[in-house]
Amino acid sequence: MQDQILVTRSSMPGFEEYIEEIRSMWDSRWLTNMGPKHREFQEKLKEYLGVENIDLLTNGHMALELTLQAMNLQGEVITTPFTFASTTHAIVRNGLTPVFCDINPDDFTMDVEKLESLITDYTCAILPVHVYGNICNIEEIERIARKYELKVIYDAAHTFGETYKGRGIGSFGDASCFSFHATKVFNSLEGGAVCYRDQGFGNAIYELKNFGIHGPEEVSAVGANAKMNEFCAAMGLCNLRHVEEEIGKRKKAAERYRSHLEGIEGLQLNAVQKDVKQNYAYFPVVFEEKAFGASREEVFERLAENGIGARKYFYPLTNTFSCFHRKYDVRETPVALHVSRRVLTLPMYADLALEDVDRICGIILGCRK
Ligand code: T4K
Repeated sequence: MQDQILVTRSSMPGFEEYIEEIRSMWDSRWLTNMGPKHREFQEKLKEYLGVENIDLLTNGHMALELTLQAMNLQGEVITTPFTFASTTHAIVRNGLTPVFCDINPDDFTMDVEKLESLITDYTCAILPVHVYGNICNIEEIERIARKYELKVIYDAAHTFGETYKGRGIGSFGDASCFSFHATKVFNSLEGGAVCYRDQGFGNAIYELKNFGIHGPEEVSAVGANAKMNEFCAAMGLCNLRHVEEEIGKRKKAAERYRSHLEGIEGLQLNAVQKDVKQNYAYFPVVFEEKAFGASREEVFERLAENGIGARKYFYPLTNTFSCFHRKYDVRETPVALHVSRRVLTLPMYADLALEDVDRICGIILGCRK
């Protein structure tokens, strides 16, 4: 049991394991720019994720941003506002216009029933989010994308290690972008990757993450610096050895939460999706105040008073951010608005003690008036 429990806690390998992994760098002095750890990590990830093509980047955000740039897109990108700032920012920072599709109330992913009506002559891509590790309606998204010849880029930041119908989740769409941030199911300190279909795209990403350098004497694109360094790759290599075990521990914590909270009136737990191998990235709960007897804010405050840092992922919606100066109309995404005002993600990480889950649930249920 811990005094203070935060929403998550980074998974780390044993200290000696990491030291052993980085030891060779003291001889080679090769610290970044696609070195041996980078190459090894990339190969091991390809195998683990079940994808044909992958490239490593500094973080999940740069994976999204450079993916959009590499596709040379112009116009509108259909996405959802129930996500982390990164998804929408990647679109806007590429000079593209986000068009917000609502989410469905069951798993909080893009509502495909509303998707087609948002397509215009300017639409160039769809950027859905597998939010909380919940898989979007892939079949329908890909059918619509094919019909209108649109690119599909999945924000797969939350879906490390998941499969859908036995296929690695990164193998869907034109590209899928993962985050290996410290707060994720799997981390390389900071890090990210893009899995992709087309080799030409792969060449473009590889150059864009290195300033757009094409050869010793040619710079053919205005790229960024988004190369994963060797220390991050080494952490990734270590954490990858333990990730299945870590996911197994998360599963136990999720089951313990469910044993307390499932079936309680006014609480909506995360959907358990068919054909999906889950990674238990987050444990979101939607609080319907009247039915439950306490609001999300009351539960949040009570947990905080007890040293428990639940988070309001994802509130506020990205289409309400002040940086967008009221450019978008939040009334167009009413389900997302409803959920974002009521959701709380509870602490979830591999080392979370089951007794702590019991205590957290006790506090939550004790909030009812
Ligand atoms: N797309 C989606 C859908 C995403 O959710 C994200 C990132 C991205 C794209 C972009 O991927 P990256 O560029 O980040 O790779 C956190 C993360 O920074 C962010 O990666 C994540 N989504 C987002 C949902 O959560 P904050 O601002 O809430 O993090 P912070 O610093 O408050 O940390 C949360 C908790 O994690 C802390 O209370 C304790 C724990 N923690 C934190 C850090 C930094 C650790 O245990 N170790 C640590 O090193 O954004």
